[in-house]
Amino acid sequence: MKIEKIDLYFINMPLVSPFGTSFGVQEERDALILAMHSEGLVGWGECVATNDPGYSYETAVTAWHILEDFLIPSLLGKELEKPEDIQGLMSSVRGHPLAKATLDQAIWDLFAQRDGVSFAQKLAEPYPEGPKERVKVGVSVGTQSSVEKTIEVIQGYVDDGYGRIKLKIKPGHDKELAKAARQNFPDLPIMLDANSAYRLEDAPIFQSMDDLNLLMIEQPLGHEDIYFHSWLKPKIKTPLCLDESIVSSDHARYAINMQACDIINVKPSRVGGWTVAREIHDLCIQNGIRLWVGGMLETGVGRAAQLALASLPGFTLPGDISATARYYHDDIATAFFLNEEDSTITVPQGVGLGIEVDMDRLEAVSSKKAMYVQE
Ligand code: OSB
Ligand code: MG
Repeated sequence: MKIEKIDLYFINMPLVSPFGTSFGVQEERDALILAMHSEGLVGWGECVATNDPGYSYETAVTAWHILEDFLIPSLLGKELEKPEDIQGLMSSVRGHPLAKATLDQAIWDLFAQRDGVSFAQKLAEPYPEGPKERVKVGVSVGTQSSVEKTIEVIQGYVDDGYGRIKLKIKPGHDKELAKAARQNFPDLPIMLDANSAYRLEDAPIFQSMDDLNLLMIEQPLGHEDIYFHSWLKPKIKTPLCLDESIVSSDHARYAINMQACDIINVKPSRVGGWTVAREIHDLCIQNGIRLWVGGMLETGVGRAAQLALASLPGFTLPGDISATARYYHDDIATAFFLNEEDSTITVPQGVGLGIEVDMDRLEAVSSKKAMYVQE
């Protein structure tokens, strides 16, 4: 397929409720939406880089710059035989995985459409069992003003039908919170996400939570660290999951070889797209590392592609892929709903991403728009 034309939108959408983490509180979300044109088809991508460089060094503004000035010019007019080919064409840019993943998502969508299959089916081609039809999901609960308030928020999501809860923690807001959550919800799968807020010296805090039967603790130590996670892991009983530290398949290899984790949260955006996410999936299956798909408060455009990834056989733990209502009142694409009886979301079955982008809504939330064609 030849990449003929690309449209880029800079969007901003208010979140249903503020999302607090160890690095700040987010009330609205900047993002980029990309439309890639080829053979009369349109492939969609979402760039999850946002307002500030808290989780990743990339922001929506840096991603726009890298896309406009480097990645898009190196792709326009190029002929690709398969979606994987885009990785080589983007290799002259170091880093910036969130910018790269935007294009990677769009090219996978285009090839799936060309072949008349869903994004999930296209991605699952190497696996005889094919993609799952529904994927297990949970909800990520941001930091709240008090423990009581957190318990209330958890209760709300449990009432909605969510079967797995993730709590954001930070120093001073950890043990007491986890204990209260466990007391109030004795049988609920509960996990914690520290977003890199601790140091190895804090091991006793995690040891004190050993008896809470937590599903896992996600990224307790530095965002670039793998080494000290390998020291922390044998000191604690709770399974250790890495998020921020795994930015490529090589990093997954480092973590596996150093025995730094039991579980990896795979965000396709963080690793530069779906091709690399699938490589990490295969590597982890071979090495007994459990997997789930993480989230970045995606709109429906990104969520459809998250669901497709989560449909691969190795993703056995519930993902951070919640229903649209948990994020946005009025999304730019088809809404997703929770199947309450088993805390799953149905993977779109239509061709490509299997969603409808609401162009009026997209224009309405865009502050900037650009169109790129080969000169
Ligand atoms: O660390 O997993 C994270 C959201 C933004 C940035 C980082 C993270 C998150 C979440 C939300 O936990 C997951 C979701 O999209 O529901
Ligand atoms: Mg995380």
